[in-house]
Amino acid sequence: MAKAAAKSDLTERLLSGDKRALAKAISLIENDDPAGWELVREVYPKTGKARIIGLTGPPGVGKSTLIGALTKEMRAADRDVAVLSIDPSSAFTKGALLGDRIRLSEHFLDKGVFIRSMASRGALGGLSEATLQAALLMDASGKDDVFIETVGVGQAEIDIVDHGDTVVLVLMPGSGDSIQALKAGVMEIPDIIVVNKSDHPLTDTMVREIRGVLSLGPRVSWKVPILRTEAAKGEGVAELAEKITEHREHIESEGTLEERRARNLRNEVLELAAARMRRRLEGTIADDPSVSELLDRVVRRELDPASAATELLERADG
Ligand SMILES: Nc1nc2c(ncn2[C@@H]2O[C@H](COP(=O)(O)OP(=O)(O)OP(=O)(O)O)[C@@H](O)[C@H]2O)c(=O)[nH]1
Ligand SMILES: [Mg+2]
Repeated sequence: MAKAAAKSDLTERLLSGDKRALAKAISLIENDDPAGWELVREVYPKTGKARIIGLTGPPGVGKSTLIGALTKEMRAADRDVAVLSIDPSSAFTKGALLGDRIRLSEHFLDKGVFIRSMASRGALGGLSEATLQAALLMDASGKDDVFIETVGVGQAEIDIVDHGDTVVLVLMPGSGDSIQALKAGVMEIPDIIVVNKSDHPLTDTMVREIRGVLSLGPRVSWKVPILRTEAAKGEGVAELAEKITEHREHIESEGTLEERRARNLRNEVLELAAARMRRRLEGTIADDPSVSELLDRVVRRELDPASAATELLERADG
């Protein structure tokens, strides 16, 4: 009874936009506490209003600085902002978080801004699920814009930003690996590309290269803009904020926002189910000595992997 009351109190406070309640709720998710999942279940019908904006790109290109500058723009337009930084490289977590604290420091005392970092460990279904749950909580707490920052040039981080309504790829002169990843199709084409640190002499070359890669892609109704910014000075940031709004309006009017969200949510359900299934299978392996025996038979080449998988699934079902 007392516990139920405490829970609904947290829900109420979260829905009313209380920052501490939001922080507490995200910690529950991060610690894989069932109360966190329960909370998301309760507030889910109230979500879907915020703009979810993913920013991704190689380390050190200026993503956090850019988000800090964008936050300033959004606050000037009287929008409430949440920032979620995902840090998959836990080894560097401390330094990166400290850096972000400095870069976003001017917003820490602002009631309309909520900033949170998340490390990659724990959480059912892994980081990308925890990220989505946290974004849902931010959305439910009444934020107008939710920025999700992920580091990288590869696949995993794109999975995360996939949850975004608008995906911004941030590069800087010299981010050649990302161009290669785009060219090779390893990385999905983002909605907006930013070349930050545009005071660098190689900026024009970089923009040309990106344009070249984009021209190879299919022609679609949204032409991916390539913007130049100098986040540290706030230059080009207003234009970026404008493009984000434009993109949002575009996908809303084309109906692709609904499509995109439907696709993301379907994937989400499948990923969660798959993660739970995997846990269950691993549990079977741990609990049932005959399953380890089954795996040993594969190692001894008495049983092929596919047949063993069939048997394993049968046992987990039974
Ligand atoms: N010269 C220059 N430096 C910048 C600019 N924007 C950011 N920086 C600097 O680049 C460094 C990295 O900036 P961050 O915003 O932390 O970059 P990040 O992409 O968030 O970095 P990670 O999260 O560690 O991947 C900082 O020292 C910034 O001050 C810019 O436009 N020009
Ligand atoms: Mg950062």
